[in-house]
Amino acid sequence: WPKLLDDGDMCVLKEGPMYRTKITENGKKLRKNWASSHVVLTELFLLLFRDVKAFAAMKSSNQGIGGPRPELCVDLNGALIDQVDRGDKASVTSRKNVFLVSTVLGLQVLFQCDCSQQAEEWFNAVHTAIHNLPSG
Ligand code: I3S
Repeated sequence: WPKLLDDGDMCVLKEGPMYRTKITENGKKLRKNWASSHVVLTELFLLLFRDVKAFAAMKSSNQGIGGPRPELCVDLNGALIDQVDRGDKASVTSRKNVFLVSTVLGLQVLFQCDCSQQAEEWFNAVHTAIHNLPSG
């Protein structure tokens, strides 16, 4: 496994809870399954953990392979981020405050916050991280 965090968490840019669902994996459409995750933004990845405890377990673990890992690791290099408008028939969701992250390998994940300000902060943070990467 690659090292996901520097020592001392220096590269955690933002973290907190969000609702999320995969909608496409390897380019294939999936059935939505909204759930809450503890989301951790680093320079390279959006790491999704079951909850904040699972993230703490990974940070405090000295184990490599077999140790606690994120449930999902979204590669931001070359990824796209889009705001999602709800309501119209073509929309991928009826939820508000949603954005979509699409990776080069055909993974698409919707993220949603109850609070519009939080959604905007997350959108901006992920957008900036993507654009700071070589393919961004
Ligand atoms: O695109 P869909 O199928 O309307 O998405 C909804 C479904 O995933 C639904 O689950 P079921 O397929 O078990 O009915 C979820 O409960 C809804 O939240 C999904 O719609 P939203 O608009 O929340 O993304």
